[in-house]
Formats: sequence, structure tokens, C-alpha cells
Amino acid sequence: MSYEDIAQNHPESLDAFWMPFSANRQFKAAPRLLTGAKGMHYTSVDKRRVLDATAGLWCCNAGHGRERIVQAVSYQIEQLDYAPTFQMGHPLPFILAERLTALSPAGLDHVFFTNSGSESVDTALKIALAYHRANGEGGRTRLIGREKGYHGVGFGGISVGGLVNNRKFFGTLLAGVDHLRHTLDIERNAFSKGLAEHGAELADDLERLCQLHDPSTIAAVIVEPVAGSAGVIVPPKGYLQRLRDICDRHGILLIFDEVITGFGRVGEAFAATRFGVKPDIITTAKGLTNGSIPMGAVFVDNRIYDAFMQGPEHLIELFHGYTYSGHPVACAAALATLDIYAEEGLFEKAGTLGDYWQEAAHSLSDLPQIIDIRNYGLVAGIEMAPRDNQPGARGYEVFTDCFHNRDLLIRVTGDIIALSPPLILEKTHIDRIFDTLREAVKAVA
Ligand code: PXG
Ligand code: PLP
Repeated sequence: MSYEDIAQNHPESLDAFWMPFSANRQFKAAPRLLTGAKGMHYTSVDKRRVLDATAGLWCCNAGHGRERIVQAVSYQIEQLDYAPTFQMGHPLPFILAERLTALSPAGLDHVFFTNSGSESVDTALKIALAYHRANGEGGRTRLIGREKGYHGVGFGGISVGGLVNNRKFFGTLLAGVDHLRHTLDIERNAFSKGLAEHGAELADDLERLCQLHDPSTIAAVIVEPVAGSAGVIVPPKGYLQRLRDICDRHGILLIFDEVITGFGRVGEAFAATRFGVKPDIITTAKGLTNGSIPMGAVFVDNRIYDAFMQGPEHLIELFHGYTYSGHPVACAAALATLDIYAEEGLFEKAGTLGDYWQEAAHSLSDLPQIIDIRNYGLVAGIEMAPRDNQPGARGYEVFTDCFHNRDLLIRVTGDIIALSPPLILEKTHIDRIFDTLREAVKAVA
């Protein structure tokens, strides 16, 4: 029995897999299955070529099916399939960490490896707490996130995160967490091209939390420089620098969660470099391996690392790590991915194509259903008005219409369309994405 046959004629065979972040019953009644991918396209189970406007899930920045990654991974799994990195080592994570620190902001020269964005966030939060303790400030235990923030699904990430549905089912979460106000302000900033004009003063909300809790109790603040999952929220001009200044004033660590913005999405290696604001810790995953093998990396400021490298040398400095931290096959995938990014100049692509992308996205602004369009680098968020009493219905219909009838893969959160194409795309792909969206939004109405 072929895979196609199973999927289409035996829906019960889809029952065992409990799908993540999905309406399982709805999906299993009308599955959307992908069986192959190359370059800018997926192949669907019914053999259609589907243009990928989402880089998988914001991760395949170099496009799909890259031969160089395939070769590197195949070689590595044959050569050394697994080796522990607890009190043992193998060359690849050392080589990879050094390569990565050439891309990170100066001074963030140490890398801790994880297997996902969620683990990167947990790792960053734990390092922040342990750093203050090592530094004689063990009273700094509070963590500050932001409304609408997404930091993965670990207990740390959902605690500092600000998406209600990701939090409300899961009990009391971490204690001692508070949240900044979010920066989405459609009333003042609708249809901004690039950075939002209004709202830098929202960073002063951190000052308010400092006064409420006393700054000496706060360990770290974590934000996405450009928020992805909440539906693409671009920071107001000057906002991130203002957060940085307040953190400096009060000895608070600033963590940028760059799981989406890292590795070229906003036109440089990191949003931190693009915005010229240096955080103390950067969390990454996704584009690190082009999505091919699970891996995350946490970049840590030298001052933090050095604070741990004190005391007797035979003692473990940080009681944290994953069985697969620095996994050989993941490292091989990451090294091949970095080669591709460098050789093809993909981080610069958002710079060279960004204006075209921006104009194409904003060309949809005349559609009456659309109430805001936001963009930065090669990301766009297109927000539609919800139908009366049916929030999310319009978004879901545009999504399924694009996939089934127009051979285009987009992502929707509620009624917001989020686009984040592979960075290898060309102008013709951009035209096709937005022409198709125009038709779909009109058809669904
Ligand atoms: N931080 C940020 C900023 C993210 O965007 C994570 C952490 C968690 O990464 P992992 O690898 O644990 O999933 C993410 C992940 C969406 C979507 O539709 C976004 C993510 C994941 C799945 C869907 O916007 N971001
Ligand atoms: N649970 C048990 C029982 C374990 O032994 C381990 C690791 O040894 C873990 C969880 C954590 O697994 P990982 O290191 O892959 O995150």
C-alpha cells in the first residue's frame, strides 16, 4: 500500500500521531500531507508542487533539500553517530561554536548547544539565574517577559511567554514572573513599512516593573526583537535600545530570543546586529541547521561565562545540559548550513530583496478585509479583520484555500497571515506569493 493510498483511503491510520499545535480531528478528516521538498517548493501527497512561503516553520532559510547538508549529515552519521559531551567531547561542537561566534555580536563568544528553541530559552533563563547567584546576587530571581511573546513550550518559555492559550491550561507556571506590555498598536501604526513609528515609550514599562518589584530582584528580561508567533510584531523605533538602557541602569540581563530572527531572516546574522543593540544572551534554533536536524544554540556574553569559570577547576560549573547537546549529526548539518549561508550571501538577501518584499506585501493594503500589514527583513504579517463571531475563520479559510487550490503554503495565526519564505527566493516567487494571496483573500471574502 502506498503512502498516498494510506493517507487518502485509510484515515484511521492517522490516528496514532497526536499532532502538535493542531486541530487533530479537523486535520485527520482532510489531511494536508507533504512528501518531498526541493528549493522553494514542497511536493504534496497528491503530487502538486507547493510554493513554500513559510520556510517550513520559519526554519528552512536556505531552501529545501540542500545537497551539501545531505552529504554532511550522511558522512557524519557513518563516521560518528553519537558521542557524549558530558565530561567527554568530539571535535564538531568546538568547531561549530567557534564558527558561530564569528557571526554573533562581539563579546558573545560562548555557545551552549540545545535541541530546540524551547530548550534554548530554558537554558538562557537558567544561565541568567545561575549567573546572578555566581555573581553574589542570588536575590535576582525574577524573570520578565512580554505580553504576546512566544518563547517555546517548556515551563520556562510559557511562563515568560505572553500567549494566553499557551499558558492558561498549565497551572501556576514559574513563580516570580512578570510581563511588559506588548507593542502592537494598530491604531497608531497600521500599515507601517518596517519599524513602527510609535511606541518606544512602551519600553518604560520595564522601569515601572523595576519600581514595583525593586530592580535588585530582577534577573533578566526576555523579548523577541521581532515577534513571530503572535503574528509578526515589529518593534517601534528606539524601543529595543531603550530596553537595553533600562537593563543597564539596573544590572538586569537582556535576552533576545532570536529563534526566528536569527540566521538571516532580518538581513543580518542576528536582529541584534541589524538593530545595533547588544543583548547579554541570544537564543537560537531553527535556521541554525536549516531545519534539517533539530538543534539550538545559546550565545552568552563573556562576562557571564567568565563568572562561572571561577572556583576549583575540577568542579562542574553549570549543572545543565542535554544528552544531545552538540550532537555530531546536528553539528554537521549546522556547519554545512553556515557554509551555504556564507557562499550564497543569504543573510544579505533580506537587504537586497527587502524593499521589493515590502512593496509587494503592502500592495495588498487596498483589500477591504485587511486591517494591517507589518514587515521587516523577509517577514510579513498581514492582519485581516475577523468575521463577526468567528475569529480565525477567515484566516483558516485563506490558509486551506491557498494550500488546496492555489499551491501555496502560508501560515496563519488566527486571522493573521505570517510569511517567512526561504531566503533563496527570487522576485518571481514574491510576485506569485502576493498575487496568489490577493486572489485567495478575495475568494474567501
Ligand atoms: N522562541 C521563539 C521566538 C520561537 O519563535 C521558539 C522559541 C521555540 O522553538 P521550538 O524549536 O522549541 O519550537 C520559537 C518557535 C508559528 C510557530 O507558527 C513559531 C514557532 C514554532 C512553531 C510555530 O509562528 N517558533
Ligand atoms: N529522563 C530521564 C529518565 C533521563 O535519564 C534523561 C537523560 O538522561 C532525561 C529525561 C533527559 O533527556 P535529554 O538529556 O535528552 O533531555
